[in-house]
Amino acid sequence: MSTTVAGSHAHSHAPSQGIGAFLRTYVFSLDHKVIGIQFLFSTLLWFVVGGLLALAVRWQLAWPWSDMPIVGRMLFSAQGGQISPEFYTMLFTMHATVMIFFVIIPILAGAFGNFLIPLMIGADDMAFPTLNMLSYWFMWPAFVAMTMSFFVAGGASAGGWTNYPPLSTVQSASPGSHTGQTLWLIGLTFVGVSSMMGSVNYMTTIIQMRAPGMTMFRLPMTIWGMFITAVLQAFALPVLTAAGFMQLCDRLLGTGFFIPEGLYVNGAEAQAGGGQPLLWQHLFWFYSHPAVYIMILPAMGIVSDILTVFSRKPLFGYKPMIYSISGIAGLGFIVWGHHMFMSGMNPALGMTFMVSTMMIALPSAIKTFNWLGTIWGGKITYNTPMLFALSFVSMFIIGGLSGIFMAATPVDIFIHDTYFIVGHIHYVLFGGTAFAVFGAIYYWFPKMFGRMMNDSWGKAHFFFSFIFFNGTFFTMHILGTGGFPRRYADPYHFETFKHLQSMNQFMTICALGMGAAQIIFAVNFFYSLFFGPRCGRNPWRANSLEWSAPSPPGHGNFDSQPIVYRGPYEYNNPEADDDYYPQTTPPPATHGQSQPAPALAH
Ligand code: HEM
Ligand SMILES: [Cu+2]
Repeated sequence: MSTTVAGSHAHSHAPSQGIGAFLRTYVFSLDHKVIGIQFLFSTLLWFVVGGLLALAVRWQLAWPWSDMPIVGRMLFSAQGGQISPEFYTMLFTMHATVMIFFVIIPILAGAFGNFLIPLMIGADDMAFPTLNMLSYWFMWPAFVAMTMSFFVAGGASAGGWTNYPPLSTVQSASPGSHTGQTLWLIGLTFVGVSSMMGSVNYMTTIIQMRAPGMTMFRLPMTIWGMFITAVLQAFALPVLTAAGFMQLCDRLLGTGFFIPEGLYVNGAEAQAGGGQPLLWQHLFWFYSHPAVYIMILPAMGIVSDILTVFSRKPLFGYKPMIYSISGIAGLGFIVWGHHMFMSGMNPALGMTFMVSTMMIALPSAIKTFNWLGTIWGGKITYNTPMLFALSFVSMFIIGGLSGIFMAATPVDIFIHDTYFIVGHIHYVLFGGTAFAVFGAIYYWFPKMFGRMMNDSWGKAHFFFSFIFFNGTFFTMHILGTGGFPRRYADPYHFETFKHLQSMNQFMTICALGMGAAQIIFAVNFFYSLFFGPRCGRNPWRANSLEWSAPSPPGHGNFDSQPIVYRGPYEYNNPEADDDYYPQTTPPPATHGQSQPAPALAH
């Protein structure tokens, strides 16, 4: 696709530029801003794909085995326009896979991490620009592998996003465990390599490239979130990548890491033996529990920044915020067993996982308390980024509280693998992270593209998303406590769940409404890209460094080397003439005099 664009565009350039220059500027660019925007567009595109997959899941749960309007005839004409049970398992597997690995993780680290880290620390680019470019292009083999998997015999992976063996490894166990599963593993390996390249780069950049005066404790929370996330990724990802590789060996080379001896599935004996299915669960969750924080810590940083700007107050408890993110990250490595309470583990071990999981509530509560402290008594502007940030806080509280229920082993025995879990995931990941991402898009769009997005349409997008989100997902807790299972194509097959169908229909209607609300966002986004009012450098009157650069910043970001005099949260500081005090404004005592050299980063 890129070549056609390049081809048609090349005419308008001077001959000295040509296709090569176009490719270097917009396609294989080394500029962190271009790479960030490439990640943004790719992930938003996958957001649409993941969303459509989810709507198909919801269609089946509301009106099982009924013809899907319009698309049903195109996709499943063989079954007369209906979803088959096999296709249903693929739908939810691929929905989660796409949303987690192609949307949430790369939009936070890839899009916002890339765009913001150099700008917010006062650097002209990342420490390793080529590595940075590669981290984007390593996503493409993954994109291609996952897309292809839908079209191979047996279809895409169908073992759930967690892909537990033997379901995922023994080919007779599920239709998607043929080539589809192999492609899934290959895709995941590429995503892993891409993220590792990113995380090394982020850590090095944040440690090495800060502007003079930008000490670690003057970094905005967004950067702290990205930094701790990069550390988490560096420690956790190799485990998943290795585990994925081992599963690939089980499938292709006949090893038996995850397959026990003498296992028969659907009348066929599994090829190799001597392995342990539980080993996969340990390795997978050793990555994937920290990964849930990879999916929320940057969002927590982003929200902290948006809340301060639109409350015109300093962040309440800056250092406790940093310690609590670090605490969450540290604890995140010792709690993975809470996903395995039902695997028959020793109750003493279960108890330690239960207690350590509950301890995560402490730093989480500190953060929530500090956000409330930040907006308390502030001069709040309720614009679109702020509304999304405020809803992040409230939705995260609901998702955190449901987490504590599940952390209690005796409770989890009843709600494990029910819709309660699905409710929890979506409160933290959609109401939490995805809402923060929307806030971030509205907030940094002016810096990325030099134009403002429309606030009234933004609010419409927010209100419809918020209402329909809660309509869709709060209900899941009620279903879950009623025992309604997740990952079943037709739960109404069981008499006890029949009465829950009308509730599911209500949820599906809300989900369709939520999908429709995103059209408002898409129109606003693309319209503003070309016709939004132009903005100056600092439309929100914010303190952090990116706002002192032009909108959009040119190559190299800043007009001159920025020098940092204070932290990013000095709002309504009596020393400043205005209600904000940019990090680069020299203190008044030194006006006109020769300035003392600022403390160098330590
Ligand atoms: C106070 C904080 C939290 C606690 C105590 C907590 C606890 C738990 C527990 C015990 C489970 C396993 C439930 C089961 O399968 O039976 C779980 C599942 C899950 N949590 Fe959390 N959680 C918390 C925060 C988060 C956050 C912040 C995220 C993501 C941003 C998250 C994402 C998930 C996901 C994706 C699953 C389901 C995985 C699956 O089985 O597919 N959680 N959580
Ligand atoms: Cu977990």
